[in-house]
Amino acid sequence: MSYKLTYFDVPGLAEPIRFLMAYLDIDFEDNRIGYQTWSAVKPSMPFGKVPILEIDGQVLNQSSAITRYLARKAGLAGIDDWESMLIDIAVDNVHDFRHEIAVYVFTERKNCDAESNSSKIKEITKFYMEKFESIVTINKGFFVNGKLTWADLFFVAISDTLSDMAKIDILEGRPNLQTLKTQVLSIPQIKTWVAKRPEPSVLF
Ligand SMILES: N[C@@H](CCC(=O)N[C@@H](CS)C(=O)NCC(=O)O)C(=O)O
Repeated sequence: MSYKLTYFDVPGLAEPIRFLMAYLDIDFEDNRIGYQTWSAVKPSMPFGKVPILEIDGQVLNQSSAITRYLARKAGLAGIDDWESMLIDIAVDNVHDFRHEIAVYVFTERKNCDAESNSSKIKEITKFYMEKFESIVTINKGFFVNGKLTWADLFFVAISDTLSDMAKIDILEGRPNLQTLKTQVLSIPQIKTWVAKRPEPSVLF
């Protein structure tokens, strides 16, 4: 089968998909669009957004649906409906955090002085990251049920982008999340991917 992933030249919402494809040893074309060409490419996307994944020419959008599909193939999507739901909840909580940071960064930050900027970002980060740290502590180092699921891969894959957007290290002072990150990054396929992936463009 042929796999072609299209996104910008940054980790962002594509990186969880890249992590899952690496985990599954799927050889994929990593098509990275420059921001200068985006306006020309956008109309050809199903909903005007990326990432999209083409599998044998079938164009798929919505990063969570794509990542979940790959996670099912990897056996990382839960052993039953209940566990799958817990994983989805964990992922959506991280998405809410990402969304709040993104809304702030792309709309409000430019109107703020540096001090109120950092206090707002710190407030959002503290709210979510304290909860994530506590969830991972209770769940023996993982987001759900004391074992590796795609929620863990998703969080680690997107954490660098969140830190870049927030302009602070979101993992600072969160030892269990740091350990989770180290653990995910030491999975051999993920380690190989991270070692060979291109240096991203600077976005924020
Ligand atoms: N719910 C979609 C959101 C996709 C999305 O917002 N993509 C952004 C990049 S992270 C995008 O394409 N922005 C460019 C634009 O809207 O023109 C998903 O998870 O795939």
